[in-house]
Amino acid sequence: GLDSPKSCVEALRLGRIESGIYRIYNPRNYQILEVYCDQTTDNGGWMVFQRRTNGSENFYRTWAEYQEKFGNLSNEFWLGMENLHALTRTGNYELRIELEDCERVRKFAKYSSFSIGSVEQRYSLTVSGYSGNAGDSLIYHNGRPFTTKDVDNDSKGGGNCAVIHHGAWWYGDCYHSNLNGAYLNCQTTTTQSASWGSFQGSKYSLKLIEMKFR
Ligand SMILES: [Ca+2]
Repeated sequence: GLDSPKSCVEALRLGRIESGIYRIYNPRNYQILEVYCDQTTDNGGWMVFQRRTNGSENFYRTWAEYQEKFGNLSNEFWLGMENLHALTRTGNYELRIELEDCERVRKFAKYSSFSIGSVEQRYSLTVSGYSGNAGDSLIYHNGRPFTTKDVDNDSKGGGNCAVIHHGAWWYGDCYHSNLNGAYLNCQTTTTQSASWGSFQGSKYSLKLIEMKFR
């Protein structure tokens, strides 16, 4: 494992310019982690950690499930909080989020700084330095801990935002974005949708979502 690239950026530097599944060294446990590298968008080097594309995977999951990888790297998946924390714990990382609606309009939000806290910090989100054309529907979530349907770390007194909005996110009271919400193929009828408030509003279930860092 020690001779494997440590990131998609390093793989790119080694001349591996194709997007796809890569085996990288995981600082979490000194073992190999399979990841999906986007080597083409915005000069490449992006490690994708969340993708929604057709609703095939269940994202309404527990704290323990979000701690680990689930889904299929070729399709829909989540890379897991323990991996994300280990991979963003030291150094500086950018975050990029791709969003597409049902008219195939694609927008993005990019952040110049991104990291995920430890389990003791309840996997809090650190994000800043927005640029892009999707609008900034993530800064509201900066500094907030993660909440799942079974672990309520949100700032809403009367309930659990993950349960109310059918997701798992760094909820406050409750959200400006909800990208792990229900995949409803462009329906606009419910605040349980996988949505980005400043692109199509908080009820619109987006067609494509990808979250990645480098
Ligand atoms: Ca609550």
